[in-house]
Amino acid sequence: MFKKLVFLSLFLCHSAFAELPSIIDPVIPATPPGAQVAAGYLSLTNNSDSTLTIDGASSAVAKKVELHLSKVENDVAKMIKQDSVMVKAGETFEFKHGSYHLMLMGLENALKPGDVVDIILETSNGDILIEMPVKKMGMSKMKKKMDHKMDNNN
Ligand SMILES: [Cu+2]
Repeated sequence: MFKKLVFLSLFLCHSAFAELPSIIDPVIPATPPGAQVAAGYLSLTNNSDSTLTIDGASSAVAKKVELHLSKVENDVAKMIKQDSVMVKAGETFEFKHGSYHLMLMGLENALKPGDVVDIILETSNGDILIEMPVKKMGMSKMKKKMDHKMDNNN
């Protein structure tokens, strides 16, 4: 198994002198073949002294990328599309499982571990390109163990 260094690159298109937000731990869980959607998770720290809004996102691998919020209402899990999210000055905003996330919809192909997906975040401070590594993330540790066992039996 080979390991690849993943470089995170940030490009700010409009304003070269503004404080760049920090992108922490971007990841897309790998999708099974035939899947039409994938989720994307990351943390973003707003290093500037004004509020940053994320107004949308896009990627070449999906027909569209939406900002979603997962919520449980009356025991029913829902995902609600957000027009934008706000990150106050100095604060860190988390896109994470069960909460806010990026939703890639209309995938061209399955996203496999080792792939790197370019996502463009449209923000009030310009477009930010994020390279998001695709990683295998089991539904639970038990599932991971089972997969592992099956590998060993081969
Ligand atoms: Cu979603």
